[in-house]
Amino acid sequence: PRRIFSGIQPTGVPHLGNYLGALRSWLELQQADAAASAPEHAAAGAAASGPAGSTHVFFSIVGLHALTVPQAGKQLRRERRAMLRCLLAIGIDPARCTLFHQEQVPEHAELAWILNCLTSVGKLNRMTTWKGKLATLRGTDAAAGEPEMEQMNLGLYAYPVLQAADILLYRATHVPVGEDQLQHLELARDIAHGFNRQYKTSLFPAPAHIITPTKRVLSLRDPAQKMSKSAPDASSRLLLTDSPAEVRYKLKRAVTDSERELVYDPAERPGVSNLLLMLSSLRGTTPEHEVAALNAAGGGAGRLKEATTEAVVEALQPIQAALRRLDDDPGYVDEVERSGRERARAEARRTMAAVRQLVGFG
Ligand code: AQP
Repeated sequence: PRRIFSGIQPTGVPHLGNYLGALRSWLELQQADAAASAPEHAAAGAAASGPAGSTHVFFSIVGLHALTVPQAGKQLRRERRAMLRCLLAIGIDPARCTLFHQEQVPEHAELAWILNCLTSVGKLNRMTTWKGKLATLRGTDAAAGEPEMEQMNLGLYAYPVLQAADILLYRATHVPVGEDQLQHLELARDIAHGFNRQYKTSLFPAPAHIITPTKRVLSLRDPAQKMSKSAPDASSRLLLTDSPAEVRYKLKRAVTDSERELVYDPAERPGVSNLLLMLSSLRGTTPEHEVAALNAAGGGAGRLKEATTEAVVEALQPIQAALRRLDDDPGYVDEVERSGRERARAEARRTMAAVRQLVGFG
């Protein structure tokens, strides 16, 4: 049976990049028969992998990862809860998946330590994501030179190993990720293989990626960077909670170009292509289809921005309505947290019992 794991950091309201690059595919994945993860099974202690042919889906809000950049405790507490509400509002259904907060399952940190001890510094040096993140935080260009490693915290450096632990703890066979995370999944496979070899076991399956159709949504202000929750300029991203006026304002200011004819060419015209990608992803069409329609209507970035605004506002409307309904039902959100924690812990304990045995702690 397939076991799917994916996570998102509680570092702010999800943006359109998170939504199109990851969260929308979560919705499709949970449609797979996930009966095995229904709460009553967990309560009976039988949530392992379900009947043959079923899929067990784990979605995690990964608080430990959020600590890799400076966080105020009060704010993080708010963001964790806000992220859970956003996931519920987009349609993640806790009856169809195990939805939980990573840091409420201490086995993540324990397995990460064991995997740290099997991972070379050389491998982590080859990961490019922390370089980009350091550059984003400092507002410098990632390509401008190696950021100084000296000042980087060890957590940011090693977070790909924690990610591997997140995946392996649930013995995931499939991981939906954006293109920016492929390198980390490769590392997770490497680590799984290394562990299995060292301890002469087949405990960890090699996780395969499920690549999402919308690969990379770019910053509205600097199309050389991806859209990111932590970029200093708030107008670089469209949030799931943005009002129609905010969406219109941000898209009006989006960096494009002044050529009349629209062309989908991510290398030469990244700003225009980014909007075309968003527009077509939201409408379920292709960028080429949207280009043809817009050019037939006279072309130009202004027209493209108008169409994109309309599509974004329309997509956000039901999500924001669901968020308002959740505001009225905090007890439901509490219950989702509680049951997710229990179900995830039951799975994590099972894996860790095997790991402890193998490494000699059993
Ligand atoms: N711009 C993007 N385009 C497509 N997919 C994206 N993802 C993130 N940004 C884009 C995908 O969203 C999922 C969750 O990401 P995350 O919150 O765990 O961390 P991240 O990748 O570091 O995302 P952010 O928005 O840039 O957050 P911060 O700024 O806090 O680091 C992942 O599957 C990711 O691929």
